[in-house]
Amino acid sequence: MAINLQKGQRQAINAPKFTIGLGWDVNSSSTGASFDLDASIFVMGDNKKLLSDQHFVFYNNLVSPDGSVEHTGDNLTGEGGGDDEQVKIDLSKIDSRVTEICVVVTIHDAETRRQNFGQVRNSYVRIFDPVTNEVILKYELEEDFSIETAVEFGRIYKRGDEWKFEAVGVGMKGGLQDYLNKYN
Ligand SMILES: [Ca+2]
Ligand SMILES: [Ca+2]
Repeated sequence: MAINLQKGQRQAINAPKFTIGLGWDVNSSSTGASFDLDASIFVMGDNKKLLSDQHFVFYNNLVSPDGSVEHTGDNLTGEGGGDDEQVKIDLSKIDSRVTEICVVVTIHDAETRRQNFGQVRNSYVRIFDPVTNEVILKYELEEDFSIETAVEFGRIYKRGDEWKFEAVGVGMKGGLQDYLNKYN
């Protein structure tokens, strides 16, 4: 049975292979412009820095060098229920230096289009078994954002031999470049 997490809660992931599903709904009519949210993954070592530039996995770099993290592609509208973007993880392939995988969602061109997470509804992150489709955990973000244009939905981190997920749900006014500055 799926475990529904609240902000700040943590849960072990006892599966080497899983998929991260991210969903959201947006109201493009409120701004007039199209509204594109993007999931990005930062694959990091102990020092909380990217192992390399190629360990920043996003719509223009879909696979990490070790093949353990694979973004399945850019969704441009967020229309419909279910996952809007997905990232496949295979921990059996992951570089042994990796201790953290950070999952961030940003709004493409937010500043120009004057968009923010206050206009985003029904956002969640879930982790499921891609073979059985069994949901291992799910975190539905509280709708308490206003001016934020980037949100860390969650992180997957290693403690000893165990990998855990933490429901982070922390937003900021910024974009991918701000995360790159922080994690590079
Ligand atoms: Ca997108
Ligand atoms: Ca959607």
